[in-house]
Amino acid sequence: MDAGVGNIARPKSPPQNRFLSLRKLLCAASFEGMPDIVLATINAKFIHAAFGLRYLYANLGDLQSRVRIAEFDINQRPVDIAEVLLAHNPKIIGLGVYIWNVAEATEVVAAIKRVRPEVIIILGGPEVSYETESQSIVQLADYVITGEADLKFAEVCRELLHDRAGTECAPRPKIIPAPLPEFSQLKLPYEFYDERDIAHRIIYVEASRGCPFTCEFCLSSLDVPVRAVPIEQFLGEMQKLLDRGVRQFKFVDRTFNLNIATSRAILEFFLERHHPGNFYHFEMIPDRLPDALREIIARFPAGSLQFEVGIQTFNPQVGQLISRKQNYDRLAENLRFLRNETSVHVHADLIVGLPGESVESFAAGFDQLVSMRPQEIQVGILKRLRGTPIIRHDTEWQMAYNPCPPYEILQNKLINFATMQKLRRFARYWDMVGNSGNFVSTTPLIWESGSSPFSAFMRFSEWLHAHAGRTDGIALARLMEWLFEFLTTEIKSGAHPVAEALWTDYRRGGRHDRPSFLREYLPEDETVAPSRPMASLKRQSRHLVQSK
Ligand code: B12
Ligand code: SF4
Repeated sequence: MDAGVGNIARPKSPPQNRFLSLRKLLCAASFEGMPDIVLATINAKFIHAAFGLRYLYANLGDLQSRVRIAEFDINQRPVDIAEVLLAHNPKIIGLGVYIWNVAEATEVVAAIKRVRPEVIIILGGPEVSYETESQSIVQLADYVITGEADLKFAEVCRELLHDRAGTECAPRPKIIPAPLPEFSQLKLPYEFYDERDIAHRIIYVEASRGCPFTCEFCLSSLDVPVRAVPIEQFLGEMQKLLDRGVRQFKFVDRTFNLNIATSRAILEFFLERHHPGNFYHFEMIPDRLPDALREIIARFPAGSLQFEVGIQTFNPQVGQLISRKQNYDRLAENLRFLRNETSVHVHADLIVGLPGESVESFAAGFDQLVSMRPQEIQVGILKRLRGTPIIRHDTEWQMAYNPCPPYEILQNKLINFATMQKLRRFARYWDMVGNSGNFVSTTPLIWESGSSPFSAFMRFSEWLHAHAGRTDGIALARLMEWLFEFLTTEIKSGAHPVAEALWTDYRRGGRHDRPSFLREYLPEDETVAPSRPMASLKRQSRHLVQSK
């Protein structure tokens, strides 16, 4: 992105109309032409561009020239964010609130209301679209527009600016629901990704909104009906992005493979225009992959397609409890197809802590998924998202969630707190070892002796925790050493095969300096590997060399 109005910790961007560095902004603060409205959010990381904000901006109509976008990330201090926002001297601040930023956003709003209480603050976004009555950020703000506010934001701002101009309107409620817009009413926002967004950030795109499924843990289960962007219009916008140099497209559609004709048209569009280095990410349901899609998916070159496949549970009773129907035979067959007959990078999701899911049943699901060989398995900890119907199980399954975001499950009837903590560590270490692509050859050695992947990795996870005492900030070289120690002393694998697997993994990313602890086990004349540094290789590319 552009460093964004508010990204004061970021490298300076060329001055542009909507985006200014803090220094320039503070200098400019006393000049004319300050925006009446600042539209802001705090992204999870700098690399994530705020797509929703761009939709709001695109649909401002005649107000657009009076609005600036300001993007921040959660590593910035709330008081600094407040300073940048106020330096615009706006009449209205619109703030996008999500699960990842609600704590920081609350501090920003609190600071602004202390310093400049007359600035009108309008909140929006999924985190404040439900259970508004219990949220302190809502109490601090002036208005909340719930739901998809693409059109409603402009309407409310117009009324408020009109009020300020001296014409009083009828008093409006604090909580303002936005009617669901149809895409035919909306301007698409892609031109508002600027050159810096294109060069440095993830470009999100959307061919549809809504999901017809009813998984009770998921906010999208409330987003019905499904609405699609007219395909010609959508592909026209994708062409413009390709022409501007976008190479990576991340689709946020809840279920990409819902309408097969549309999915196929989109895949065909990108395949026809494919250049090496292009990359497309889609979220999909695993049990729906008819031949019409299979045929085209198989034609995508290695490293170009990534599917995020939500499985969540392999336990049909749990699936039933959370209203998620899944055909497990078809799911298995589709994953087999993806791994054996395509080059798709498969990122499959499982959830720990669902009602009715014991450790044993989760373990069986994990083992089953490992046998299907997706490149990545995301072990997610259940979260109680505001507005989701999962709360209907709270009493029966004794669901205890953390009251602070991201509201993760702490314990339930089947999994006590201590065990849940073990599973949380398992998830974290699995991400560092199993998913990172740094240990593609070494990871299977952990369960080589024939035990279940889940129990073997759990043993490693607890051993590593006892040695490292932490689940973050572990350097790659140190982690390698620990893996070596665990495999040779605990599992009693031979030092030479373990060293070879680690060395293969290490060199895969382009490194060739031999870690000292491996030297005595490696042949002297080991040839030097390619010189590309590990850091330049993406996680997905490291998995590419995994044998099919
Ligand atoms: C991209 C994305 C991310 C990115 C972050 C993006 C960023 N900017 O920083 C990443 C990958 C990091 C991420 C992570 C997570 N995410 Co996420 N993510 C999404 C995703 C796929 C797309 C968001 C998007 O662009 N949508 C399209 C735009 C058009 O919609 P929108 O953003 O909702 O904006 C509309 C409205 O919300 C509103 N609006 C937005 N801003 C504003 C501002 C104002 C002033 C107003 C009035 C209105 C308004 O109007 C917009 C236009 O209609 C959504 C699912 C989805 N398809 O929406 C989930 C989603 C937002 N994520 C969700 C969740 C739960 C998570 C995780 C907790 C998942 C996890 N790992 O377990 C993590 C949290 C990470 C953390 N650090 O804590 C939930 C949201 C829950 C919540 N209450 O916020 C969603 C909805 C998924 C779901 N179905 O459950 N996520
Ligand atoms: S988990 Fe996936 S399929 Fe289920 S409601 Fe959410 S987006 Fe839809």
